Amino acid sequence: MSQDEAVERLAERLRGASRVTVVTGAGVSAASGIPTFRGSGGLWRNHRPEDLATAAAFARDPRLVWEWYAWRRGLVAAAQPNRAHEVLALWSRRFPRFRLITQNVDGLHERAGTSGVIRFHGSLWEVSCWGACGRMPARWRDERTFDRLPPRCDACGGWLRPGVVWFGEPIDPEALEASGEALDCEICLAVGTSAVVYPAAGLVTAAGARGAFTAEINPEATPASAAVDLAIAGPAEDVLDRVDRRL
Ligand code: BV8
Ligand code: ZN
Repeated sequence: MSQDEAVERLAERLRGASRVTVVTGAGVSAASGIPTFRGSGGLWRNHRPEDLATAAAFARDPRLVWEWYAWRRGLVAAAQPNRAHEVLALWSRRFPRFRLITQNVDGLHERAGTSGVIRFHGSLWEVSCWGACGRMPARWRDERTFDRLPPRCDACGGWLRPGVVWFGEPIDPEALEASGEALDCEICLAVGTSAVVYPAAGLVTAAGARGAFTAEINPEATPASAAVDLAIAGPAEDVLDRVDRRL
């Protein structure tokens, strides 16, 4: 099937749909200049993301881990949402029951105007008290450029940690519940994710098991490509734009 035919097949499905759920990964932010995890540029100072995004790494060297998050906050603050984010923001207003579950912590979907984003892995722009002193909310927004790293909790003076879900940590129960509801959909689309990190990697096939038509948009094949009903090989900013023009 040519890419054009695949784009038309997805547009055809979307034209009559109302309950549409999209799951996104780092690939949707690639065109905004944000390095993906596994693509070239994923390594930071020769550290693999999996080695920095853990509580153990933070306990070992909180300054190093914060330098990585501060670098990412700087990159994202200087970046702009791209056409992929824009089309999904349009769709969040087009489809009566649209849900967006993102693994991305960059906040670019929200900046593009998508409301009700389910932040499956948290946010770069939120922090929490490492010591869980209980005198601050569980997680709160803090967009400051910190003058010293690690930043400190105003209540107990302990370290702050990034408000993200690290490897080995559970998904936030609210995000899990909202995602579970979102999987009851007519169409579930995975965009820009390598489908390697769980439980996020199991979402699109779980929607398929509940009867949804499933599709994937990714320039490369992933472990999910053979499991979905339609795999469209191409960059999200281009393919989503072409699908949207046919709606
Ligand atoms: C947990 C936040 C348990 C932090 C992240 C089952 C099997 C095997 C392993 C496990 C399993 N279940 C759990 C595990 C362990 C682990 C895991 O999955 N490990 C992997 C490495 C095998 N999972 C966990 O630890 C999870 N927690 O299981 O807890 C538990 C339960 C109860 C009580 C206690 C504990 C938590 C996982 C969350 C970790 N946090 N992020 C931060 O960002 O700093 S994960 C992080 O990596 C991202 O959020 C994302 O999820 C993942 C990266 O994946 P992608 O976003 O897909 O990006 P990637 O670079 O890999 O791929 C980019 C893709 O885009 C590519 O395919 C490329 O081709 C494509 N692309 C490129 N350009 C474009 C494009 N696509 C479209 N357009 C383009 N232009
Ligand atoms: Zn505290």
